[in-house]
Amino acid sequence: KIPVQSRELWNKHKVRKFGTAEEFEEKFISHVEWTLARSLYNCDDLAAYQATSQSVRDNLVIDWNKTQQRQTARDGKKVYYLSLEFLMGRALDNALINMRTDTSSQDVGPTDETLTKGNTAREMIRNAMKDLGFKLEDVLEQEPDAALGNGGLGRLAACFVDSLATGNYPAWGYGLRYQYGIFAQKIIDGYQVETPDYWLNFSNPWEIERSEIQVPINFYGYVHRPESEKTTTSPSDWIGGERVLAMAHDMPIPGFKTPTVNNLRLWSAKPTTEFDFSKFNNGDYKNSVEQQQRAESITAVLYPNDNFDQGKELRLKQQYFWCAASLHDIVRRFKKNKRPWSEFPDAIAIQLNDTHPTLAIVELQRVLVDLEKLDWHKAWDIVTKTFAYTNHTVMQEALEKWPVGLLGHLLPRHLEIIYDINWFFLQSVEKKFPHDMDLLSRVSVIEEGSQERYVRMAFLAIIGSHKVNGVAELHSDLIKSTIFQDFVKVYGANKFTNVTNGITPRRWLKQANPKLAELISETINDPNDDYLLDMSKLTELAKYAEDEAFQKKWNDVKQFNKSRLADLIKRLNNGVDIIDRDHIRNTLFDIQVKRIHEYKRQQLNIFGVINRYLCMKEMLQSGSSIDEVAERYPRKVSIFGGKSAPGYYMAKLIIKLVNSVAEVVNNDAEICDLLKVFFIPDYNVSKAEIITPASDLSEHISTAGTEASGTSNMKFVMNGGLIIGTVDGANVEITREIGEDNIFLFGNLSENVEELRYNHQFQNTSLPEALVKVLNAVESGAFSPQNASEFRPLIDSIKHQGDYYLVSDDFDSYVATQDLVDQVYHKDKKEWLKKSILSVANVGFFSSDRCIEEYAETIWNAEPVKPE
Ligand code: NBX
Repeated sequence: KIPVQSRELWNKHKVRKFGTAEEFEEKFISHVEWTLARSLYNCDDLAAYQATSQSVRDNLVIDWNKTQQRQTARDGKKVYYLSLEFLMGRALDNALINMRTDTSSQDVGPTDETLTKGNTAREMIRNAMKDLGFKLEDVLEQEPDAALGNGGLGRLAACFVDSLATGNYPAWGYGLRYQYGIFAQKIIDGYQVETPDYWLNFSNPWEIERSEIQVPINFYGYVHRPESEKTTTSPSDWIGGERVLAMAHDMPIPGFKTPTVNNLRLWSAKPTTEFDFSKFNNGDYKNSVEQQQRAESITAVLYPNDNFDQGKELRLKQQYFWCAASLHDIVRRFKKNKRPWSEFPDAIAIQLNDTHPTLAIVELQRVLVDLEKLDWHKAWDIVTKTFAYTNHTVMQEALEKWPVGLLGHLLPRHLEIIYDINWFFLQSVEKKFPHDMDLLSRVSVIEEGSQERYVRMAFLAIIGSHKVNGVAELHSDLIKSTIFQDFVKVYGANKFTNVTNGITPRRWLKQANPKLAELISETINDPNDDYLLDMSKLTELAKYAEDEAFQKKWNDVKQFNKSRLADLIKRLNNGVDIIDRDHIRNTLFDIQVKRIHEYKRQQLNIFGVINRYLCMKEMLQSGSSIDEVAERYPRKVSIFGGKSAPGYYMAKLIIKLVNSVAEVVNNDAEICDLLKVFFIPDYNVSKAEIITPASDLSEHISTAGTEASGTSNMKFVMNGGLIIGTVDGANVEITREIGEDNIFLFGNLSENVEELRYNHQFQNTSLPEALVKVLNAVESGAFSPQNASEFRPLIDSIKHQGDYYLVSDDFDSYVATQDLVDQVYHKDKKEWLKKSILSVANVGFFSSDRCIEEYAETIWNAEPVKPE
């Protein structure tokens, strides 16, 4: 503690934010010299990125400290978002956009007064950078993506921390600081090849290493119960066998137009300083050092599966390591206030992003019973009031379950606690539904039956939470009627709720699409971009939906963004331009970018492309002119992108098929560039920021009932792209919000899926004629002349293995809907633009700010802590 008489001195030398271009320049240069030990003579774009980031970070840290002080003083309920993935992407541009430009606060920093009129902090820095000899865009490009996630689930967490800060909620994210994020994808001879993503290569200016915060974490070992304590529900000692340290790294999360800067705390594993002296004395020094180094492997790498549970021991270790460290941190902070334990749930809400952090439930129970000596039931009451669980999938193969043996070996005391939780739960079920043995075995946390017994993490998460939510209406209904049906019976329907996903408009509109953002703010007369905080303001745009002058401006923005993407594609295609720039305005950009998965049905898309190509060729063969072909099949670029899990054979084959089709179609002179296909390698957040604004049409075509929500659908709509999609996930609510005239829906509904699958299995179903032609072409080796059978598994899964994803059932409807898309796009541009404008006008519901408000009100009971 600093003595009171010293405080004056501290205040005299109080750190100040830069507020003007000149102050920024001074900071920048001092970071070049002092932080980077570089100079005027060797400052390249990378150094400029680092010095700029350090400078901006300095401003953020001042607000970060104040935010933490304010939130502690105000003592409102704190929210902790536990997610094993935060797919943040780049931080610098986002920080510049969020940098405050209001005059309302006395804090020093860029304000309306220090900025020239109509200028933002970002513009100020752009100009300063120019004066210093750099181009902001080039400098921004130097930042590697923080790619600590797989897909939608991880990106959702990133949008949520943005909205939590923007909404001034006292909220922290907790995750892992993987040394390697999701792998970088290379395409070699059409195949996906994974290479390591060593994102920390050039150090990370956005993280603050908290070497003073180190939490010891134990694994393995055994349980010791004092003689006097007879049962497993009484306090027990867990004597851990292996110990590692969790060290905190903090990332500041700035809100938009607010001085609130929240914290994202990521843990990394370090060896303890304890040394195995028995080995050392035996002369086995090397081995002893190696043991210590093993610790670091816990946070070495992100598991690259999405929607699939691989069940590896190291993954369970990651989960416990992270849950234990986070809970220890949360409990430590709570204990400082000396409030009674019973008030824990009034002070703290913990949200579980999927079942990955379910062990946090068990760990809190252990802390309360074993360490704090609370009575089991009192402890359990606290636990269940604290936690809430978000489910992101109904697919069996994605639901986590851990072999009892594995869990008990790694975490012996936790397994005991899980058994006891289950025991009390089953007793309560038995009381309510006496003698229903089937029900008991169906809802048991322990899955029996096969040789192995498993712990069902979703069930444990439900039992340990006070609320369970799905991520879109259809999905939230589905979990109640399928995988969690029995729990609705046990707890009643009120425990289950819906919070439809959303995305942050700061990154996905303002940052990704500056031209559209500018047109919007000018059109709705909102020069300070307040619509980014209140998206209902966008409805103003509807007035102009049919205004020709406005439509032209709207279209010009789209064309600009399409050129930007065409440039990227050219660069990724080794400088070869496949997109005819003279016709770009009349070329429909049809995009499907997301993880590659059979349920997301990239195979349906590429079969559709093949069908189009075959039809074009057929027309030419039967004597039609190229103009006639162009009339029927107007210009289109079909763009794919996304990573496959490294071990997912079928997904990798789909990638190869797309690339093989591209090879044939793009080089077929006969079709005169009317159709192009391109697979964008290494799809990630920063590429998404270029791709999303450029779509005319994007594809969200999962088998009905399989995509929990989808969030890229929202991103595309927010950028004025139209959607072709199935009646699945959030497509349903998108349709409701923007109007059914403004979306191209097709295909079977989720309520018919079961019957259709049954028919494939037990009835003789025939394939649609067009699909047969497509499959025959693929089978004949039209796209793999060297190896005609290369794509057999994709064909077999439809023809001979029950077509689980119902490609054949939706094919004709998909093709017909694509025809309709062509019609509107090429024959009625005005109508198309009207749909596009109306979509953006009504997309407001999908701001993640709305999600956070719903979570705060209906699940967390938390309120914002507004800065004065
Ligand atoms: O979560 C995704 C869903 O598939 C999307 O429909 C949804 O919009 C999104 C956000 O709610 N799920 C997802 O991305 N899951 C994973 O990435 C995942 C990763 C590891 C794992 C299981 C799932 N073990």
